Amino acid sequence: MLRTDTGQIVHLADYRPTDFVLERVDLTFELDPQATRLESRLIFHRREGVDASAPLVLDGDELVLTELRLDQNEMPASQYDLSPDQLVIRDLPGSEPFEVTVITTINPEANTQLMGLYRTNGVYCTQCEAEGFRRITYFPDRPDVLAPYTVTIIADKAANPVLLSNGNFLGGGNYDEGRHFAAWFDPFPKPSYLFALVAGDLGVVEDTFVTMSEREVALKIYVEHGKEDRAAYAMDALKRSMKWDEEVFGREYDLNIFMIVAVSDFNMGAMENKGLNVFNDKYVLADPETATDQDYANIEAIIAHEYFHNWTGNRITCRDWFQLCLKEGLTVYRDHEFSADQRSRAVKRIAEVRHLKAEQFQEDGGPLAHPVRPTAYREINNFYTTTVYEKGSEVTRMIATILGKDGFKKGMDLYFERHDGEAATVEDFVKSFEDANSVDLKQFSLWYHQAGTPLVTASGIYDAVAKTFTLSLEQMIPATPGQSTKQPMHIPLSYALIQDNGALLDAPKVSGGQVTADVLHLTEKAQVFVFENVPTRPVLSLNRGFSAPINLDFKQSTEDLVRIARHDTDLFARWQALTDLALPNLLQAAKDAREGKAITCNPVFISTLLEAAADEALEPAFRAQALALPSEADIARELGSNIDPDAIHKGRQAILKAIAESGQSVFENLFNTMKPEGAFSPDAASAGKRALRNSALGYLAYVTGGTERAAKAFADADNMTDMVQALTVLAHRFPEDAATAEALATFVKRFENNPLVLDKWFALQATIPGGDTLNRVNALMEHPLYVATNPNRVRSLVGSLAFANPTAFNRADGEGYRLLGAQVTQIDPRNPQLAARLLTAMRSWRALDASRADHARAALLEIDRTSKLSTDVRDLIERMLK
Ligand code: 0A1
Ligand code: ZN
Repeated sequence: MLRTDTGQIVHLADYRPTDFVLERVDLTFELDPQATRLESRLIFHRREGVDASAPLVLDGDELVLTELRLDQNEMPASQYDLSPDQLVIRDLPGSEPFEVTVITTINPEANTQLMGLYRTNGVYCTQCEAEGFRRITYFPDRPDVLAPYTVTIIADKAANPVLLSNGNFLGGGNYDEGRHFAAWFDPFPKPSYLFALVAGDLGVVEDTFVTMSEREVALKIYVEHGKEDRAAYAMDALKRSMKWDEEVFGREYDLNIFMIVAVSDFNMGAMENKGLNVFNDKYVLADPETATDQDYANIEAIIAHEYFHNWTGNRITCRDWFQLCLKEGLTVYRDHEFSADQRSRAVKRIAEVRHLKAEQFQEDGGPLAHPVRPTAYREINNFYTTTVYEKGSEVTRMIATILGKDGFKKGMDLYFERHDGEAATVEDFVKSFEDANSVDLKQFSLWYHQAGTPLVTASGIYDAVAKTFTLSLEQMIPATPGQSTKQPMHIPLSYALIQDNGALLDAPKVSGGQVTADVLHLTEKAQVFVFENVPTRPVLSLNRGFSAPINLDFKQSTEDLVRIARHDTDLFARWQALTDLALPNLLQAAKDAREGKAITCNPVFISTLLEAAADEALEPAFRAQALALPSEADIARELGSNIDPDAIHKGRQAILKAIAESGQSVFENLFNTMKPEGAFSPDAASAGKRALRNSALGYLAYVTGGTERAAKAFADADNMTDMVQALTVLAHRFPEDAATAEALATFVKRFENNPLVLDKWFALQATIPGGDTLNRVNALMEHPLYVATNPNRVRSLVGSLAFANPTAFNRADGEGYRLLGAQVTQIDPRNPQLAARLLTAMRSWRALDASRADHARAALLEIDRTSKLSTDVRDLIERMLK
């Protein structure tokens, strides 16, 4: 929100219900690009027990009031106090209902924040979560105020043939002066953040879905004209999501229409407005020529996520914004499970954990760390974080692990039964699981309240005489901002004991604490588990499937890790073991690179990795994940302090080269054989083959003929995945080569009219390793195709540089930080959310080496000195500099 004051801190402890209950909302919009008139009629009554003198307080943000009425009579100026961000009305009735009519005039065209009612490519569109509705009208804009809405939209018919809002369509028709209208009614009481309106000239793709109780639901996806063919996959994903939610969670859709609108200017991924989801078009549009396999997977996941919100978020919403994880953590868990069922569960889990560690562990270890359920915020927009979303999902997953599949289902069913139609809290959620299973989750709940990634230290001793294996575990939760001391948590650790012959020891007898199925429950600060009747020294595989989101310090020998990598029945654990084999090599390589020493790599690690890469019994997508070594950011996180990104890059490159040289024949074979047969299909198996083949192409760039092979792969590519991968290999490995310049030129010429593909072109250049890329990025900002007002384009260039290019962004002279700082202060007045998001790229600046940290601090202080910062940027800057 663009308030140039400092923003008040909101505390959970101050929560209290509103004094007035909102019964009904009736909105009439007369759309105009610069002067939209909104007449809002609100029926309220005073809540029982509330003092008769208490005024009605409505929120606003940069609003212009045109008229105000009470029960249809103009309100005397003496009855209310008005400011752009608040309307306070006094002398209201005691207990009987009354009607307040608020008429505001808004300028959608001037709304560059993309919050409230705005325009995108000539289309009217809204975004109201979290506090955007107050930019449309004065309103009790908080999630615990729920009401049914009637919405009438009046607009010029030629320019806006499509008029949409939430709920079911009531009717429409012609109006005066070439205008027409449409009326919508949403019978499900909802908070204002779920309101949506869309109007414009859009194409539509239609289908239907028959629900489990045999009701037919109309499905409509609206896109810009000419893009209809690219909505087919999204429609397919939507129908699969609807079916899955019925089968797995017993949740049926409730309106007679479900609509999705794809827009090209959007601050986030998508928004779950009731019956009318609005999407960043990046997460709707796909065809083989323009979308990568990753794009298809993202579309499937986000379509599902927004659809699942209909129950977890909309039917049951949040009491206040502190409860954000109630809808987001749970809904991410649901979309993760959906994707796991649609694709390969193990590969999906590996991708999730990679993302969790890269983003959430980083956030949790720095100045922006906060609990999954925070207790204070200054700007709610800054709490749509990976902690609330991804760690929130992990907490839900742990509940499922602890209670088992049936226990989890019982708890979810009770939650839906108890809280449907309500605005609930995290406590309500947890209580449903407790009551449905007769368990106490008090200690477990600390996961919601204590920030920081727990560190679990493990060590095991085998006693050959007693035939026992003794496992000592200890947990430590690091201090985080505002939380210096922590309580021990309930950490569910899935485990297996692997014997000499590779077989898993079946149901060993264990003592020392609670053990369920294959899960050890660590609940004390330190705890010792003893396994009996263990015939030979076992290898312990711990935290299988990443059952708890922790860091694990468990010193295992190369031989033990190789045993897990070869034999565990949990594919995730096999991947984890390969990663654990890789890491010490990468860490040592970074150290050696820094000291100018020769870099070596453990041959056992290389041979185990290549064995997995060539193992035809393993699915190709898994093998591709194994070959994607820990990233430079992963290595930096492991190092934790005094980070030199150049040394990390140099060391990692040397390891990649060593693997490529040893495995040349394996990679050549994979490159030649892993081509899916037949016409392009985005299914998981075909995508896995492409991923493995492209991974081989990446390694082959380190041996002779790399440029030619990549250039040929680029020329031969018949889908966007292969094309982008080949182009990335060329640009990242051979940036100065003529073949690269030619391929980049061919690509941009071919796709100059496709914004989403152009985003890829900008992004892959912004991620070319090395300091010179800053010059390239500066030049690209001047490129005629660069659009500084489009969030996707800005993220593809500036965001990719800051988040995904450690060597360029952290250039030793500090120029990368200055570039980002200049962008943040330039974007902030126009779009604070976008500016704030970009700024979080600097959240780990204190972990850098002293010289870089000095440059980073200077860049942050420079932003801090800017006189008119939004609350969003101000809040982040202050937390990062604290
Ligand atoms: N609830 C959405 C995320 C979202 C939040 C804020 C927004 O404002 C710009 C937009 C979207 C989700 O979880 O998908
Ligand atoms: Zn969500």
